[in-house]
Amino acid sequence: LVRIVNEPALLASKVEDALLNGRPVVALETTVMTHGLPSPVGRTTAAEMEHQVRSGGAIPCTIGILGGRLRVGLTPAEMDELAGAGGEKVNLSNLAACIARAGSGSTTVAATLFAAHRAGIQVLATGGVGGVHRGFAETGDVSGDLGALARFPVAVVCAGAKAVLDIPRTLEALETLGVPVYGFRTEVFPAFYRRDSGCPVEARFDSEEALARAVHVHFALGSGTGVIVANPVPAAAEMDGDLYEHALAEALEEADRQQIRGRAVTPFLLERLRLRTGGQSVETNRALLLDNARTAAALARTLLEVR
Ligand code: PSU
Ligand code: MN
Repeated sequence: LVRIVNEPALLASKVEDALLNGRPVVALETTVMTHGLPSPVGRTTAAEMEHQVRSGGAIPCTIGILGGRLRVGLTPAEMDELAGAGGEKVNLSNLAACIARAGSGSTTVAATLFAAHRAGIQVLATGGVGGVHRGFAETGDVSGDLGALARFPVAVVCAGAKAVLDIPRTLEALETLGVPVYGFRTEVFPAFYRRDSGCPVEARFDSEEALARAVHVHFALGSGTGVIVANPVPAAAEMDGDLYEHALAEALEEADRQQIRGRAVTPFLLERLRLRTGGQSVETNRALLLDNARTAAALARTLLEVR
């Protein structure tokens, strides 16, 4: 366990106590709160995710940057502050710059993975991980989440990759990097708003125990990479297939027309989807985030029993 109490990172004592006492901890990212969901749904969903983790018997650790400090374990007041700050979206390429200028910002899965690993946290919950973007051939846009998954041994519970990505190429990249993709009660990789992307996962596990054992074995081998735990959106909250196809196609066309690039792509597309689906995309997003938080808590607990 690495204690990162010194500048520029701060580990909340509540989280440190939990880790030192061998209690299950789940890391939560903050970009989804500030950039992935509209206000105030982002902030309320972040609180609901923490609640789900607690109900599942684990300790939530929401991570973000405030006042030039990487905070591993934000308090509710700090989460309010971050949600109100309209801060930067921070991955591993702009993390140091944000801290150096005493800024505030939300961590993506990449930066959250890094912070979680430094603190000794093995499980992270999010909505969808980043990956290879459509149009990669022209833009070269690949999320820093993939590089981070290749470097930090943390299990990321997600409902697949972000809906706006090139899913087959994202899975190819994960395989290249040696990041296992485990399906929790599914043999197909989910497509965020939908349960089935049409692409297979590496291995399927149907119980929390079997899943935890497989994650444990991966970590015990020590290859050093993270693991994707693909947990499909609950069936009742899945988006209608036609609505999904049409809304997504329109959003992608509009992004292309407006030449949206880089870190701005995902927030732009998510906002277009919200408008086009009459808010259904936000409801589905919220439902899958809560379910991932629940599943991550179960995994964090079960992982401690396996070892
Ligand atoms: N999934 C969502 N909404 C989001 C994200 C994922 O539904 O806002 C965020 C996550 O924080 C993820 C990040 O790590 O987008 C990846 O962004 P990029 O593709 O720019 O690396
Ligand atoms: Mn990108």
